[in-house]
Amino acid sequence: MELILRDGRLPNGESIDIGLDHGSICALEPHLAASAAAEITLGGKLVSPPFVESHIHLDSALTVGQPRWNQSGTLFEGIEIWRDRKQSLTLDDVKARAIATLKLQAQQGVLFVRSHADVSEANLIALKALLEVRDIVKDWITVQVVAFPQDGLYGSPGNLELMEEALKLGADAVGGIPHYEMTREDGVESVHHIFELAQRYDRLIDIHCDEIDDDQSRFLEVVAACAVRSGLGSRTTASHTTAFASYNNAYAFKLMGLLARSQINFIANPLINITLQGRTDTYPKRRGVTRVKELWQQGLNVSLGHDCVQDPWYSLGSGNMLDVASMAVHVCQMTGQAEIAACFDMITTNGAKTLALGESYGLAVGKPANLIVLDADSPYDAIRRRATVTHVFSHGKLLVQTKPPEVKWE
Ligand code: 17E
Ligand code: FE2
Repeated sequence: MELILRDGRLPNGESIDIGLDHGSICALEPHLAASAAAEITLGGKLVSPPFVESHIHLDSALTVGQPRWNQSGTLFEGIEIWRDRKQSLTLDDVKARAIATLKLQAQQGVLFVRSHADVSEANLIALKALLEVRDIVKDWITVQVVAFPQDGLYGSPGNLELMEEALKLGADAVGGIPHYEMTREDGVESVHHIFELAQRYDRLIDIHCDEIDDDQSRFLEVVAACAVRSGLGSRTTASHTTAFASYNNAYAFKLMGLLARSQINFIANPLINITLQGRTDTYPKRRGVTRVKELWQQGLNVSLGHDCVQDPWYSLGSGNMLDVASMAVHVCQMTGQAEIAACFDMITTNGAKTLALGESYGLAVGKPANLIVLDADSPYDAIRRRATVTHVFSHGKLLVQTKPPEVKWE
């Protein structure tokens, strides 16, 4: 054994010793009798599988203020600003910002990332850059790329061809934005087309779906129906779905039955949707985050994403998944003990399920040794204090170490 981590604590509270060898977890027991070349004593600290960032736009990350700041704070002004900024994208520009963002994430315990790449521009620079990045970083962080038609699949002639080209180039998932298409009919048609493409190219699906406060934006039911009919439920994700928070309860109740049948995944991005949505409201002002608690209670798979790090939609963003989980606890009112624990699952195991990582994710003997240690004794403690991730192990190797802040009273 190359390394033993002693006296850690799993998210479920169990004490654990973990043996690492040749990039894999080779032992996992409360008290390991064996010894190893190197040992680290964790003193009861939380050991978790890595954080999963299931939804981020790496192509626009770190562009805030370019060429201007979002004054209205709306999704639509963000799209306009990005349309201007993306005219000057180069491969090097996108790659540098994406890798800087991935490093920010990895040093805070994120080792699995799903990024959207805008495929609305004829040169497909954003997509090509992120596919290159996926390869450049693969030894220390796993990146999935979604071909995302930011301006709509039917927004301009040629967009459909660009989407197909993106899939041929190797995008992992087909994206969409039905609520932004010119008409409701186009939105419905786009969802059908996305499922056809996913089947034809054997890819995952992750659709920006109903990211608007309009209670009549009802593309989620189309996604769920397509998932039922195609059998692609577990390979399908509906991101944002903020309108679900504005639907009347009678419709929401009916929809929930269909969602349960479809077994699709959900991603909420509470940091940004609490700021983007509700902008046309006076008071009472809507929160604009999807029904996370109710989806979770229904047993559906919900994960959480950052969505943005300093871009036209959100000038903040830290790369810290505990910020995301903390915001979900607040906005979704998931303050019960089991609910806070569920929010930790939403940035770890649930995210892994959304990304369809399968057996390669998790803490068990024989799995790749990807794990993090936190300066906390439980998921609750970690979220409450946004605890420092002190150790990040990727494929059995220590990738980053961070010391928690030291407070000294005089
Ligand atoms: N694009 C979009 O349509 N929605 C978002 N939340 C972001 C980009 C960040
Ligand atoms: Fe997004």
